Amino acid sequence: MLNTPKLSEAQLADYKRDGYLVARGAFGPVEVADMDRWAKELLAMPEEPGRQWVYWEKSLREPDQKIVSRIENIAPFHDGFWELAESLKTMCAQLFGEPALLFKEKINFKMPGGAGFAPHQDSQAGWERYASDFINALVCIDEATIENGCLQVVSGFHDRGLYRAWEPLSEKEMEGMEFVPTPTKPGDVILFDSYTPHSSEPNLTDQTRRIYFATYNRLSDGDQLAQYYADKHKNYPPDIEREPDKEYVYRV
Ligand SMILES: O=C(O)CCC(=O)C(=O)O
Repeated sequence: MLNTPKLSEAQLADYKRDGYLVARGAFGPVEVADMDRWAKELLAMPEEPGRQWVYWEKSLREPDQKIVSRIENIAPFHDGFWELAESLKTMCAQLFGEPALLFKEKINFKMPGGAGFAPHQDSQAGWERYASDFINALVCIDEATIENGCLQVVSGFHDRGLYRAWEPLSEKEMEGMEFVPTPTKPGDVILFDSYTPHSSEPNLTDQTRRIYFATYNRLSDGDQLAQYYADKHKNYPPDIEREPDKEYVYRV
């Protein structure tokens, strides 16, 4: 049974001011050991159409090798991650001031040779079509360091709205932004607004860096998960469900 972390008044104020907050040790060592096991179980599950979505990438360390980049749409196929997605709702509800609904979730595996993420706002991936406001909850499973590509976050730019849909941030848009590397230990949680600019570097170390990400919208914006996944599946399906001659381009 997972703990249900709750935010203090100071953390709520941090989020409002900065567009993100870091909840150190939100989950303890026993829960982290469970998450480590669950992530291994997930990775070992066969890839089948209609199940969890597995995306692969070419390793930057061994270009002949393909590695799992991320697995999305997890909770319906794994009770542990279902419970984790439920447990994170409480903190998001505190931030929204109303109940939170799950919008999407994934694990970024960032295996040795796994790519980084160009500076972007998550809402740039067409999210404004579904709801006005989202919160991302990141749960650190493996220690995330500067060397293995921890999250880098910009403070105080979350209330400037969307820069451009379907494009990462340009050099000009990033003027004045400071991307601050934010290392995390297993069990730490970062909550960040979908307009908060962030990025990360590749993992060129020899250790995997797994982070679970769950995204929530307000109850008053309705349950958008099924529509989001249906649209995404049309445009960017998991590798196993792709048409062989079609080109699929990751945009944001
Ligand atoms: O996993 C990471 O390093 C960052 C992920 C990220 O920025 C994203 O998925 O939008």
